[in-house]
Amino acid sequence: MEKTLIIFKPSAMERGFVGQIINRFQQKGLVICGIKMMRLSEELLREHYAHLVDKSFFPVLLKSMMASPVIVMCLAGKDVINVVRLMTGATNGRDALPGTIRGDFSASNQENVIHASSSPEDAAAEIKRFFKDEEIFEWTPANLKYVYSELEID
Ligand code: IDP
Ligand code: MG
Repeated sequence: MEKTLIIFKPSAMERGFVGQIINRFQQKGLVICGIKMMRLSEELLREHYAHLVDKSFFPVLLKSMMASPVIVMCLAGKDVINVVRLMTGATNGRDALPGTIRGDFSASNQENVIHASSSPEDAAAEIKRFFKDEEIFEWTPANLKYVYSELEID
């Protein structure tokens, strides 16, 4: 199954929303295949946010992402990259629709509680960036046949 990378940003860690957000993903039927806590280094963040390093807000973003430890998580599911982006909502929490994670937990265009991979190429690179191969678990929960029809499971 497809995989994606989530980061519980310091805004989720400090405000105590990790459990509620994980609950949403599990309720959707997504499978946790890797999870750990870490501190993000400036070097790793410059790679992860390479598309933003020239933006005027980048130093503030860097400081914000290093303000506390974060939790990184790999989720698996059918079309999971798109499903998780839809559940995450727009970048700016003030534009994100109610019912989305950012719509319900964020009021900021920076302090928006989670990162979620935005394309198959990004997801593959990000999972490699944050996890060693042996930290990713390939497993199939017994109830997956009640999450998807047999025609939907590869
Ligand atoms: P995404 O997280 O929705 O994929 P990106 O454009 O990839 O959005 O930006 C990565 C992160 O950089 C955002 O989640 C947010 O924390 C921060 N960011 C993006 N645009 C702005 C901005 O205009 N001001 C402050 N922070 C921003
Ligand atoms: Mg992005």
